Amino acid sequence: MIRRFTLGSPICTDAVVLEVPSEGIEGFPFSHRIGNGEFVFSFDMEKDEIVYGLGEAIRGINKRGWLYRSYCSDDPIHTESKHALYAAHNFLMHGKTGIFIDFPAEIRWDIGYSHANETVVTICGTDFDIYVITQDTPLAIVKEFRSLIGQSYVPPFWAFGFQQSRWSYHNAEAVQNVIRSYDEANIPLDCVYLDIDYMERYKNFTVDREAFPDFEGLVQEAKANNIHLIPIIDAGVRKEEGYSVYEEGRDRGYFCKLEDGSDFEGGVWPGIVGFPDFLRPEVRAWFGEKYRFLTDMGIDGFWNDMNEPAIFYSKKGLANALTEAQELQGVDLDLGKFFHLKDVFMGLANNPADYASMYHEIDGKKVNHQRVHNLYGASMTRAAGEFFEKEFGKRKILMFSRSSMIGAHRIGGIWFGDNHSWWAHILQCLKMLPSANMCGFLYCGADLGGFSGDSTPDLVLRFLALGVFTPLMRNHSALGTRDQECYRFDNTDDFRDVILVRYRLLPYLYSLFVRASEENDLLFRPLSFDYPDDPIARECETQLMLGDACMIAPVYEQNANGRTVYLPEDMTFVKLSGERVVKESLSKGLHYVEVALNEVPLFVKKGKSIPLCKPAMRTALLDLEAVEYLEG
Ligand code: MIG
Repeated sequence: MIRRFTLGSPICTDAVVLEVPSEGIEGFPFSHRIGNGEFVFSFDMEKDEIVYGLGEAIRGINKRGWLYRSYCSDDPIHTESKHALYAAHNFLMHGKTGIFIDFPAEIRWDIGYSHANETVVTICGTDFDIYVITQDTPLAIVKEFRSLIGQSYVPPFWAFGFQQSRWSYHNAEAVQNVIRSYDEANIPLDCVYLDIDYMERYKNFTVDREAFPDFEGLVQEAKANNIHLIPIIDAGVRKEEGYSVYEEGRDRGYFCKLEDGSDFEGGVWPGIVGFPDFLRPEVRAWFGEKYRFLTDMGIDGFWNDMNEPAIFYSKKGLANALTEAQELQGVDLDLGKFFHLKDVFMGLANNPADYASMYHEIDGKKVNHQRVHNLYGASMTRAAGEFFEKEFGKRKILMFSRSSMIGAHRIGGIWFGDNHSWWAHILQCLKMLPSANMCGFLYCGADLGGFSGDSTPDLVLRFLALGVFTPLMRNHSALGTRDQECYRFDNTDDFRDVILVRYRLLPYLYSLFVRASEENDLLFRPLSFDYPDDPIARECETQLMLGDACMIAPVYEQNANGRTVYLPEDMTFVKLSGERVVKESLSKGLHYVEVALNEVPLFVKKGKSIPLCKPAMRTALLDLEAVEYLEG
């Protein structure tokens, strides 16, 4: 059962696809109060009750014991002490109750942080819808919630192939070299990414013709080899006279504004940019149409970045900071003044004052950015997605975004942003998968091998062994870090063994994915969904159920030859490596299982079986009919 409660006049987010009549706020079943322009509600939790939800967020599958913040943030250091990542996925559930807050500004979630058995939710505004779902099981709550928000995006089949990225493959030769190196190493590959350096001065919808003189030729050559090139698009549009995208945006008044009606100007990679007001349908149509520049050249996949939006500095913020610095010129700085000055400069990026100085236009009215902050990235996704669907139909174009809000799950996927080459981030990715699925984001994954920092071959391999199961399977790393393509290390064979497993599993994974989208189901479930009465399964956050036949349990520690795994029932332990399959029957309970670096561990339930095809170097070359069955 779904009930809808409304306060004020909510800004339309298009997150929901079902019409649910509103009951106003009077009957809202949680204790609540309004004050200081905020709405605060709370509920008690049983001592051992699990609280699920919040999608892409730090910490555990069970969200208890921390403060979370729905406020899309470009924060590249994903440690436990943070509160917000790039997304705002405002769905939470406990017991028989699911709660979805349809609201585009900040929300704070104190989930047993201040008081162990109490959740306090602060909505920073007084215009919103809250949907309250009642069902008997967590899965039933999720399914009903997902029917409320509509079917999840399904990418083309090739987007399930292995993908290689790096910031940046600077020129055509670098791209060709990646493809050639994978081919020479006999490691399957379907996509190579173009990060910001393919553009001319970081201008969206341009190509740097010095670095990529025959871009069209490069795309076609790759395509003939069944490789898709996937360029990045950033939210900001570089301010440059003579650059048509900028001039059109400016002349038509399509950029976000300051209070006085002039364009808000922020600094990001391209230098000073205008931020398209993606919340306006005509701006979405305009920006979406721009992708044609690349689709006309044969491009059929994109990733949208920097759309929280990330702002390194605003013109005004930088000017103020420089004035402060000038005033301190020649002054004997005490520690206080020194740290203050440092903070002024450190605080330039993603500064709340800048966001608060930005305005959108909604139905002809000026709306402050802070009131709709979390809708920005989702609206950029929508700009692109609406164009792709109109132009090419469904399942043709790969698209995923860094920032997201529920609703965007219908038009694109997400990646989990700038993680680190840390062992802890294997588990962090694992924990986000079921939570993101609950919120409708099925096509997702983390930067395998880790984005920031230097990786090691064993970390990349263990990360990949989880990535074998994530819909987006992409190795990506930051500028200046150690190269981590699969052919960079001595033990190339190990990498081939792991990635071949992905291709063998593709018929299974893709059909599971399509079904999960059609049936509003999860791809990944916490063990507690399936074994609610098993105390060990309930607490397990290092393993996941996958579909109705399997359980996954990646190795996530360095120098480990395996791991301890908990089997909530008798299962068949399978080690997949290249085309080799080693099976062992294991009984319910705790086991230490050995897993070599070139092996992918998988647990298949008794009586279940999954199809495996022969591997191939590309998804397009797979024979999807010739499958053998892996019996549990
Ligand atoms: O400020 O385009 O998350 O994947 O490689 C960094 C460069 C901008 C952030 C993305 C990352 C990408 C990088 N971008």
